[in-house]
Amino acid sequence: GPLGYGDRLNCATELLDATIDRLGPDRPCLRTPDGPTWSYGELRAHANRIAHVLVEDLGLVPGGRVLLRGFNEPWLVACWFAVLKAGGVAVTTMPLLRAGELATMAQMCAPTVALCDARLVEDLQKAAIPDLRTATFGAAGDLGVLADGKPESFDDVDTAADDVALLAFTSGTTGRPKATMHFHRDVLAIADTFSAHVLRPEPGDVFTGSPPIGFTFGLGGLVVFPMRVGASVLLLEKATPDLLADAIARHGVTVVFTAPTAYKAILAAGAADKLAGVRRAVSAGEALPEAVWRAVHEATGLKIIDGIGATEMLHIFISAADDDIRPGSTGRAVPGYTAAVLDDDGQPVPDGTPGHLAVRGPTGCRYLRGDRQEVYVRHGWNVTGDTYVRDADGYFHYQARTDDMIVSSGYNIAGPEVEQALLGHPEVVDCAVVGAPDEERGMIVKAFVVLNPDRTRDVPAEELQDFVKQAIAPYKRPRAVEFLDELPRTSTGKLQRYKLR
Ligand code: 3UK
Repeated sequence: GPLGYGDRLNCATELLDATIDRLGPDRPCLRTPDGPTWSYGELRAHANRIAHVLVEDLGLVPGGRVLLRGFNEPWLVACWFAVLKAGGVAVTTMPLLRAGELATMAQMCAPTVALCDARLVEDLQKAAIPDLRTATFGAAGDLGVLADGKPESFDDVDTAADDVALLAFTSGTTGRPKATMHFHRDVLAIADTFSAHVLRPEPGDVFTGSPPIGFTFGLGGLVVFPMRVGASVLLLEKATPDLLADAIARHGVTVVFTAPTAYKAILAAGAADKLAGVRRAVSAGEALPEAVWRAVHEATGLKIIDGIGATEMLHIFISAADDDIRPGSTGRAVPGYTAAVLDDDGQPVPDGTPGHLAVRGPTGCRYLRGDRQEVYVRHGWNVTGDTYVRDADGYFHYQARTDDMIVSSGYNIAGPEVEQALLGHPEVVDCAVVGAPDEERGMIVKAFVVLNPDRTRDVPAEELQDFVKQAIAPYKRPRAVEFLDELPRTSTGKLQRYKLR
């Protein structure tokens, strides 16, 4: 293919063994804030022993599905590599999921084995997944004992480049999760497109971030991208914005992956100076408001890399590097991908006109089953469900999730544009704009606003409405304003608009 991969390919061999062949086994690989550092050689030895356990004790056969459940910490990464080395399919899940959600996922993908953090095993047991063989890792787990007696080398299974390597579940803000399939070559493709061309990490970089490894944003940013180049990773089990900022400052972090809400919170806490040593900061999951980009840039000189990705696409496909960044725009198609804005019939709309974001490239949407593939893959494109505008320079500007466009008195209004305007107000820390039903106008623009808790004066709703009217067309101003202490979000940092509606 265009990225130069052969027909046979095991992504674990490429990320771990090939990196060791190039740079040696002694480079630092994984660490936690207080634990020991594992070198690349140590990670490989752990992964190889676990691969033996999977095959010899847990009955894993190539193509078998292994449910992985844990916090972001080195054992979870070792287990992920072990599954792929043994030719299994890694079913990554989020640590906060409960028994009911795990049971639903298991029904969809029928795992035969689970590797689970001992602290999280209770909900897995409650899920009562039929014929599942479970080993637990961590201090109280049995996996360490099983692995201790195994050799530290393992012959990685010779998988095809397009054998399924992982099943990732969408973190949709509504509805049941959908399982997406990704091949061994896809795992390398995200490193060789977004990471190689936009992020451009070096072996000396220290990565950290907040997304769970069970979310493909985190899997790419905290496992695949650093290991493709031999960099090291600081894994945080808990990564609230204040813990994240502290860890960045304390451990010499140079590459950060997190969501816009964390950058907002770090700014609101006056902690932006903790980002001073960072070379690359990636933002994804939601649109990055221009005001947040500018405030971080002013405080630190750092240019946040916004990028839109999706579970269906595995990782980021529109973004921009360094001098190509235009604040307020997501960027251009990542080299290797093509992107367009289409009308309802799949025809490109003229530049400057809003339409459906469509993308194609080395990765793409393959739902596991019964998940309405035809809604995402249309006219030969992956249609992400986002409304975007492309400008004459090929830069893509986010408008809203297509379902979130607000139609008020015949005007089409994108909530995020109003949010951007509100965030320009010095006392607004966070906000969400949705459509609220209205007899006269069909819908009205309604803003939910979180004010700076340390403000020294009252900020009435009228002041915010006037402020928006000065910044954008007056018909877009919020006709209703409600103040909240915080906004409802998913564990991946996405706003839950349906809760506000
Ligand atoms: C939205 C963005 C504006 C957009 C993801 C990076 O978020 C990820 O995957 P999900 O499946 O959600 C996909 C949807 O999220 N979105 C993501 N990034 C941006 N909107 N600007 C952005 N920068 O609606 C998209 O369709 O949870 C992000 C890497 C891997 C991922 N899985």
